[in-house]
Amino acid sequence: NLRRGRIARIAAAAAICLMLVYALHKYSKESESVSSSDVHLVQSEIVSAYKYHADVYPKLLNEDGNFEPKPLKPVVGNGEGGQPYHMPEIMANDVAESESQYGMNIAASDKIAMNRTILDTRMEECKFWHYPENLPKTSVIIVFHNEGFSVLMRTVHSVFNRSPPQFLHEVVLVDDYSDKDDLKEKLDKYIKRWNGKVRVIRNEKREGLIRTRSRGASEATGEVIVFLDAHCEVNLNWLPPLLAPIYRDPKIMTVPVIDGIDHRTFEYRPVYQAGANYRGIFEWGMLYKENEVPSRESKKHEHKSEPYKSPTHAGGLFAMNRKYFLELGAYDPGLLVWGGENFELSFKIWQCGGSIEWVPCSRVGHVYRAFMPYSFGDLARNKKGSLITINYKRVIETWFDEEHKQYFYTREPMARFLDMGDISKQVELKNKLNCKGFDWFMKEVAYDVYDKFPKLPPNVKWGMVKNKATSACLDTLGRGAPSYIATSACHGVGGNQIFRLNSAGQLGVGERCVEADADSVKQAVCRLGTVDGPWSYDDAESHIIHRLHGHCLTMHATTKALGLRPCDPHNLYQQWTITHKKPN
Ligand code: LR7
Ligand code: MN
Repeated sequence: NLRRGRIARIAAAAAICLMLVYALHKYSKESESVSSSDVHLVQSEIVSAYKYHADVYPKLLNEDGNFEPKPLKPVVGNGEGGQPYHMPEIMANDVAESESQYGMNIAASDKIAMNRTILDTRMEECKFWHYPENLPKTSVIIVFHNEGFSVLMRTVHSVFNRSPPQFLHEVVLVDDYSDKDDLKEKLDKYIKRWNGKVRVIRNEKREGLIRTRSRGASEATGEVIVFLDAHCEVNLNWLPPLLAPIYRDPKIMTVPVIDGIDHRTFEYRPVYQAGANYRGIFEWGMLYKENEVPSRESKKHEHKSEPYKSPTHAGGLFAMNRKYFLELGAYDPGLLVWGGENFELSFKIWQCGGSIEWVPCSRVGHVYRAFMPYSFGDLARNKKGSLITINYKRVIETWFDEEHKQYFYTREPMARFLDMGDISKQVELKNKLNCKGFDWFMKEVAYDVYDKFPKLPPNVKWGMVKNKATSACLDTLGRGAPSYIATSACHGVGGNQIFRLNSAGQLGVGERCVEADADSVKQAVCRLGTVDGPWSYDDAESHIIHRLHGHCLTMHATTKALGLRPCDPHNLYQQWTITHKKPN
C-alpha cells in the first residue's frame, strides 16, 4: 500500500512536470571507467576479471555468526530502539514546516540521536550465518538533493555503526545541486569526523538521481558499490549478507529487504514480518509491485533466510560489483531524474547474463514520505506528458519484445505519443552483450507477473469519456482507490481522464478498475489476476452498458451524480463518447 500510494502521487507530480533533453553522458573520469561503447563482455572474461568464488558459500552454523554484533544495552532517549518519537504539541509549527519542506518531520529527526538504536527486524536464523572472511571492500554511495541534514547524516552514522570496518572502503555522498545552506560548509565540516572515509562530490547542475548515481559509481573506488537513499538507517549486520553472493558471483546484484521509517515519528518498523519473503515484479503500466516469492523459487532454498532470485527491485537500495555496473553501461544516461531506472538495470542484468537476489538477512530502513518534496526543475522543461512514462518507454522499447510492448501500450496508451529520444546506444549495448530476449526473461525469471497481471486484451476504446448532455468528462481527480469517480471539464491532457475499455469488458483507469451500482461509480483495485469486466460499449446508442441488469452508465440530470440506470435511448445523460486526441 505504501508503494501504491507513493507511485500514484509521484505519477500525479510527474504529470505537471516537464523536462529538458540532455546530451548523452560518458564515463570519462578515470582509466578504470568504461563507456558503454567500449563494452564487450563474455562469460569467461567476467569470471576471470572479477574472481569467481563458487567454492565459498556462507554457512549456517549452530553458533553466533562471525560478523554478528554483540547485543547492545537498551538506550533511553527519543526514538531509541526505533520507537516513535512524538513531538510536543508546542512544536506543531516546526513539524508542519518540516513536513511541507522535506516531506518528513526533520524537526523530530533533529531531536533523535544520530547513533540511535533501532529494531532488529531480521529472522532469528540470520544471527547464525557465517560469511567468508575476505568479502570485497565496499563504497557506499548516497545521492541527495535538498535532504534534511540530520536524516542524511544519520544514514551515514548507521553505516559506520553497523558495518564491519574492514569491508567499508568509503562513503561517497553525491550532492545533486542542493541549495540548502546546511548541506554546504556545515556538511563538509561534519564529515571530517570520519577522517576522509566520507567524501562529498557535487554536481555543477541538477542531474536527477539516475545520472547522479551513475556519477557516484564512476567516482567510487571500492570493489563493490552499495547505493542507499539519503534517508535510510541500515540494520544490524546488514552488509556481509549483501556482499557474500557478489563474492561468490560478481554478476549478482543483491538487494536488502526494506523496512519502513515513519516520516512523522521516525518509528522503525518492518514492512514485511521476518520470514515473509517477497520479491519485486511490475504491472504492465510499469508500476513497481511486490509479490510473495512463488514456490518455483522458494523450493530451491532450504532456509527462509537464504537469498532468493527476484525479477526486479524498488530502485534505491542495492549492492553490485562496481566494474560490472559500469560495464553494463551504468544507467541509461537518457533516463531523466526519477523512475524506471530500477527496471532498466534489472532487465539489463537478467537478460545479459547476471541475476538479482533479495537478501532476507540484510535489512535497511527507508523513510517513506507523504509526497515528493522536490520538483524536477529544469530537467523537465519542454517535455509534453509525463517524464516518468517517457523513462518507461525508453526501457520497454529497449528491453521488451513486440508482444510485451503491446501490453504496456494497452495499459498506458498515451505513451505511444511521447518522445523518448534516441535509444540506439542502448540497443547497441544489448546486441553487443548478446543479451537474451524478453520472452526468455518472462518465462524463466518473471513468470509470477502473469499470475497477478495476466496478458492484457486489446482496448476497444480508450480516451476521455465525455457525456453528451453536459460535455463533462469522467475524472478520478487523482484520488487514490477506492474512491468515487467524478466528472469535470474535459481537458484533453490525459492523466486522470483517460479510461480504457478492453475486449474482455474491463473498464480501467490507470491501474484501477471501474465498478458501479445504481448509485455510485467507483475506481477500485482490480481483482488481481483478472483482466475481464462487466462493461461494453454500444456504438449505435453511445451507451456504456454494465452487465448487471443491462443498465447504462448515467449522469443524474440535476445532482450530476453517476450511477447505473435502465437504458433509455432518449436520455442524453446516458450517452458517452470515448475518444482521445493526439497531444500536440
Ligand atoms: O533529482 C533528484 N536528485 C537526487 O539526488 C531527486 C532525488 N535525488 C535523491 C534523493 O535525495 C534520494 O536520496 O535520490 C534519492 C532517491 O529519491 P527519492 O527518495 O525521492 O525516491 P523514492 O524513495 O521516492 O523512490 C524510489 O524510486 C526512485 C526512482 O525510481 C529511486 O530509485 C529511489 O531510490 C527509490 N527508493 C527506494 O527504492 C526505497 C524504497 C521505496 C520503495 C518502493
Ligand atoms: Mn527514498
